[in-house]
Order: sequence, then structure tokens, then C-alpha cells
Amino acid sequence: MANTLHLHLVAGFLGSGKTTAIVNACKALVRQGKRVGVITNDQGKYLVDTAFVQLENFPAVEVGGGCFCCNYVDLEKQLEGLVETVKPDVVFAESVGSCADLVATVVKPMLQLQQSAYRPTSFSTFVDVRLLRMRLDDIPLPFSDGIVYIFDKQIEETHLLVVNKMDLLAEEQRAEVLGQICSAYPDKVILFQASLTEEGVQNWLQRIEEGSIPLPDASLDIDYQRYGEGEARLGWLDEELEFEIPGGDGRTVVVAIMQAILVSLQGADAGIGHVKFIVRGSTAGEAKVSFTTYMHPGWEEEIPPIIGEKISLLVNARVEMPVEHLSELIDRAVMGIVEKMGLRWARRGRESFHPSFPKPTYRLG
Ligand SMILES: Nc1nc2c(ncn2[C@@H]2O[C@H](COP(=O)(O)OP(=O)(O)O)[C@@H](O)[C@H]2O)c(=O)[nH]1
Ligand SMILES: [Mg+2]
Repeated sequence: MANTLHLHLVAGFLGSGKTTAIVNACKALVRQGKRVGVITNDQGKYLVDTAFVQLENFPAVEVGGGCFCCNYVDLEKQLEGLVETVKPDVVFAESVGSCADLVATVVKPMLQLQQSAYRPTSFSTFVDVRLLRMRLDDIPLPFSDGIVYIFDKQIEETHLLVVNKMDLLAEEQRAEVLGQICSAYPDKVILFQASLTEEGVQNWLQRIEEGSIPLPDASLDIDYQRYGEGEARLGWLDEELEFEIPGGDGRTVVVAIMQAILVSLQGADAGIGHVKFIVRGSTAGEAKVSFTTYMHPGWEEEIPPIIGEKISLLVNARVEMPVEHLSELIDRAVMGIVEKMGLRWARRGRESFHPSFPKPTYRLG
């Protein structure tokens, strides 16, 4: 099994489209009769990504409470568990979007340590084309320097860069953007894609499945102080809320709550890494809605009717601001709607924190 398993490591900044691409790749592989599994990763433990992958009926396990680098032993354990229970042909492992230095702390240990039973087949780093263009054009990203440092280091360490969300560019911009990005990174393999469909990820999937793109072999020259301080500027809030909806129309409530949260974060001028929600009605209806910027026109249309006397809402927010402030803004937004609509509600779980300083289990230079 160890020799035949294809293990694809998928890295890249918060909201760059990793989970979306993985889910579509899994759909394509299942159609070809392959067995798949996904390992999600996050600092927290009430995870939208895991819930989303499971909604699609793909087996998912998670490495929670920190990045793969700092939880290398758990990563191997989760992988082992997936292999035993699911017997997958292909596993995708998605690292948390605020993490960098995966070559030295995950790729190399898997390749070089005796006890490692699995070898990665590919290492891809995703980037949102809009952010990459801003960076190349010297337009400030909506984050402070330490976070931009992580964004840059993620790109620097990869050999295979997946420039994602190409569908968001106007047709006439594409050729110019392609040229600009390719000339900025002459030594990388660069794939341009839109990951919203199975067809969109086909080329990437084919390339990584062939195993013909070499793994990166150079460990980053990275300043952990700067990296750790950058990561720690992100406030992390995960919570699971439940609302009672006497009339059974959960959609209106959910739209109002999401809207209120966004307005309140935008009012505070906070840089969004990723704010994502999974909503489920007790009778029917479920959706994932995700914001990586405040400009996401038409997001309400992603929410189908949410039907039932109860709805559950899983919230994962990764936003650049002190976490006490983040919690307060989200609480106030939720409470405003609860009071306005006269809803009964309960909180099923919550975690809020700043990521702790990264301390990799292994780091091979
Ligand atoms: N337009 C567009 N949106 C995308 C694409 N890939 C992902 N998204 C959206 O970007 C948001 C973040 O995606 P997600 O896969 O959760 O990002 P992750 O944090 O890297 O796992 C979601 O709203 C996705 O629907 C793409 O190729 N085009
Ligand atoms: Mg994800």
C-alpha cells in the first residue's frame, strides 16, 4: 500500500481555493473508480473544511490544533488511519493557509526519515490570481507585512504554483497576466486554473497524478520570528451555533447573520484571510459560503432553502485583528439579528485564539 498510494500535498494562502480544487479532483477520481481520502488541517477544531469534504461524501480526517509542520506525528497517524479504514488510492493533504516552510518540515521528513512510510507524490501551492497580481504590481495586500511575508514564502518554496481563480479575470486581461506571472517565476511549473468545476482541475490533477513534476528540494531560508509574528496577527474564531426557526425558513435568518458579520468586519476595516460558513437545516438544505474579500457579489444565491425547525451554523473566521475584538464583533452581529428576529439560539462550541508560535516537529535543512 505504501508504495502505491498517491499522496498530494496542497498548500497555499487562506482562501486560495485548495479545498475547492481538492473536492473537484476527488469527484473526478471517484468517477474513474479510484478511492480517495482527504486530510484537512487547521489551527482550530470546529472545521468548515472537514464538514464540507464530508458533505460531499468523501472520507476526511483532520489534523487540528496546529499546522502539519508542528503536528507531523499526527499527520502520519491520520494518514495511517485513512489508509487502514478507506484503503485509498489517492490522498490529498491540505495544509492550513497561514503555514509556510512545508518543504523542510513535511516534504523532506517524509522523504528522508526512516520511520516515514509514505512519500509525497506532489506538492502544489495555490494562490489567488488577484492577490498575486497585486503583489507583482506592488499594490499593497489587505494584510500587514508579517502576513504578506508568509504569502511570499509560500510561493517561494514551491516548484508547482497553481494560479487559481482565473475565471475572475476579464478575458482580455488573461494573456497579459499569464505573461507577467510566467516571467516572474521562470523556474517554476505554473498552472493557471479555475477550480470551481471538475473540468477546471483536470489538467492539474493529471499532472500531479502522473507524478512527473519534481518535488521541491530546497528548504526555505525563512525567519521564524517574522513568520510567527505574522501568523499571530491573525485572529481565529471557530464556533457552532444553533438557531430555532419556528416558521422553518432558515434561509432568511442565515443570510441576515452572514450579512451582519461581514458588515461589522468591514466596518472595522479588518483584512479577511478567510471567513467561511457551513449551514444546515434540520429537515433539508445545506451550503458552504466563503468570503475571502468583502467583494463577493451574489453570495446569497449560493444558499439554497434551509428548511427545518432548527438550523446549525458553523463559523470559521481567520481575520487580521485581536481575537477579543473579532469575537466581540461577531457576537454583536449575531446578537443583533437574534434580537431583531426574536430567535432562540444556543452556542454548541467555540474556540478563539491567535495561532501559537510555529515549532516544527522536524526541520530538515
Ligand atoms: N471564482 C472562483 N472562486 C473560487 C475558485 N476556487 C475557489 N474559489 C472560491 O474561493 C473561496 C475559498 O475557497 P476554498 O477552497 O475554501 O479555499 P482554501 O482556504 O484555500 O481551502 C470559496 O468561496 C470558493 O468557492 C476559482 O477557481 N474561481
Ligand atoms: Mg480549505
